[in-house]
Amino acid sequence: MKRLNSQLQHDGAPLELILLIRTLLAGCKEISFRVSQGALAGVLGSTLSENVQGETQKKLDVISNQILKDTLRDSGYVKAISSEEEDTVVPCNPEGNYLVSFDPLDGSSNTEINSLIGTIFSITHAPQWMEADDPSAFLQPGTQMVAAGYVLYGPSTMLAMTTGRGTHIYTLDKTHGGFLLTHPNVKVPEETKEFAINTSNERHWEEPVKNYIGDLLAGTEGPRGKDYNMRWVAAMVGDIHRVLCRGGIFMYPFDKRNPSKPGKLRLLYEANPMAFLMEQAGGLANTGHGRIMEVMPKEIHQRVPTILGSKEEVETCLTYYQTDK
Ligand code: AFP
Repeated sequence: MKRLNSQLQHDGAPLELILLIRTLLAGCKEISFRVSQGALAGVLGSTLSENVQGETQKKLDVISNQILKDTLRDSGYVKAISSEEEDTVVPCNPEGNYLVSFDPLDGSSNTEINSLIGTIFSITHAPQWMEADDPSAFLQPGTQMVAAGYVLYGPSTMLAMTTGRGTHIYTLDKTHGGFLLTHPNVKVPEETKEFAINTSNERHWEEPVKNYIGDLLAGTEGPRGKDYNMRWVAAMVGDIHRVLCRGGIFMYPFDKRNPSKPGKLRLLYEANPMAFLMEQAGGLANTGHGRIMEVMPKEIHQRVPTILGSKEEVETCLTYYQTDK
């Protein structure tokens, strides 16, 4: 089976980017080990602190963030990082050529129940003009990403990654510590009968979403003429992995509860990297009002509504926004 290095070379990734990705993944392998130790290593449960977004941090959020921060800072390739768990950007090497954004442990509430969690990341070039501690350098649309992916800590530790030449999925071979290419060039089926949305939020949704999900729930008797199934992992990384593997639509839409938070998911750490993976696998990624990867970020922790998945299903969903039917 092909190794990660050869696939990255085959896809034309520059050497420095390959070295950076390998460094980042070394950190993820350490997270994978810590996660697998669970209660034995005393890493489960919450800390007494909150992140900048007011969310209680799990011990594994803090540990994973520290591992990635230390690994990337020491690498020399990175000018600055932005993390879901950091208040502002973390300056690294002023001469570094890349910026890295990450959610160190997506779905961390799943740690308590030994369910799916993962690390999500994206990489862009560092603009030459920027100072290493300047957050504005991160305010680039997703179209500027040179690589993005996630590492899923599940029954197997898996990596999904793109450098803009298709989406490839690798499995960590723990016997020698390398990621092996197990699912080359994945293609998301264009049609689906599976959706993922937290329906407990229905009363807070806008009309297009209520109407669309209503039609899916109506099944064979409704306008869609087929029965749909629903799945919800409560970790975007798990839901998106399922969609990449067998199709589906994943939504975390705009929510009327708090207009200052248009959706729950973060643009830089969650929506953009997943959008890049999805588009490279033939799927779509939209806010309901435009392509996610074209959203111009205004601040590093910005949230955005997300609709990702099978091409035809996402297109159908978007017609509800156009006509507000
Ligand atoms: P946590 O990392 O705080 O567990 O949040 C995970 C997440 O941001 C995303 O991965 C999930 O899709 C979403 O939240 C789940 O949110 P619900 O609380 O609505 O299930």
